[in-house]
Amino acid sequence: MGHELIGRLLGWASVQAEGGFWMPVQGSTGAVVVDRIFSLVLWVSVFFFVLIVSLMVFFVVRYRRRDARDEATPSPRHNTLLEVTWTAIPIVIVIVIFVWGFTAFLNLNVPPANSYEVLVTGQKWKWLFTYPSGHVDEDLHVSVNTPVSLVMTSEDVIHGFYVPAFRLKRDVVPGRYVKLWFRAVKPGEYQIYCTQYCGTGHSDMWAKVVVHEPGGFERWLEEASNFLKTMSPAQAGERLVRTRGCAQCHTVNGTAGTGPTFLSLFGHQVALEGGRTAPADEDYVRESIMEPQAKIVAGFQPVMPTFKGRLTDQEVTAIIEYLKTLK
Ligand code: HEC
Ligand SMILES: [Cu+2]
Repeated sequence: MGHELIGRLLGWASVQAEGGFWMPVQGSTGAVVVDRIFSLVLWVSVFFFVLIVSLMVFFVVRYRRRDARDEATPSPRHNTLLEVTWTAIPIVIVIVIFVWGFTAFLNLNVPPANSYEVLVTGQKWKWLFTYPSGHVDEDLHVSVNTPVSLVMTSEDVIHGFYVPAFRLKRDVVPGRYVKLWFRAVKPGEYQIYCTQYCGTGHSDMWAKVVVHEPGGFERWLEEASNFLKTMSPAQAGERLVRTRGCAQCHTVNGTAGTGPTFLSLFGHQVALEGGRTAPADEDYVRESIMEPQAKIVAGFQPVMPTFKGRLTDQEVTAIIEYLKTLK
């Protein structure tokens, strides 16, 4: 018990299945390595802090100026043994930290050849995960004990992909791909955050990693990939609006967000920037999704990203059918 507690405080207990006071759960193999290096750096710093500050305080008191001693005490100018020691020991320590840290960093960046690849896209203000089947989801689903590599990019601004339980963090930039990988060790759900201030909805930009039992992931993917076939178009449209990030900017309750509300949009006249109006029919909605800058709604900023090439015709039709139900 005492042993385990000390191990936990030092961060050395091999897997903190439940997470400790200082650290979140270690949900991946990489988390264990990162925590060990972190504790090494931490405890080396604590050791030297205590050593140096105690010596300093001691010397300040011991050699303070006193009435009886108003001239500097003669002291040696050199002590070769001491100087070599306090140079050599820190050098060895920083070399150990560098080699260990750098190897771990390289391992984190080079996915194993047999890893399962998921495409991660940051978009204001939602993470999107694209699976090899073409299915796009709002959460990252994976199998336990399977190496998963993430090919990550951004649709608009800089976002920061962060899974504390996996000690995994990387910024994504538009026009560029970065890779990370992990192997989850325990089924369950883990939080994903965005760590770059990317605009109004930044603090809502979170998602989950869902780690499935063996076999569960394949069943989930099969079912999730078929929703266009198994749901009615309006239901599928509702799901798309939620999972593709439209809901981050568009409400369905009548209040305007970053974008206009979807409530009672379909079939009405929309006032556009520049004083014109346009009827909100199927073509208008389609154009708004594929070429958002073509017609700007009066009173709003032209900040909607294009979904051209990212939503299929069938998906756009489903969204249109859903908007028709919002009266
Ligand atoms: C980053 C915020 C953002 C996201 C994400 C977003 N939109 Fe928009 N959208 C806007 C803004 C702002 C406008 C108004 C300005 C304009 O017309 O471009 C708008 C306008 C629209 C319009 C026209 C609305 C009207 O009242 O005439 C439609 C339809 C629309 N968006 C659909 C969607 C759909 C469907 C999605 C998801 C696939 C989506 N938007 C994602 C911000 C967003
Ligand atoms: Cu973000």
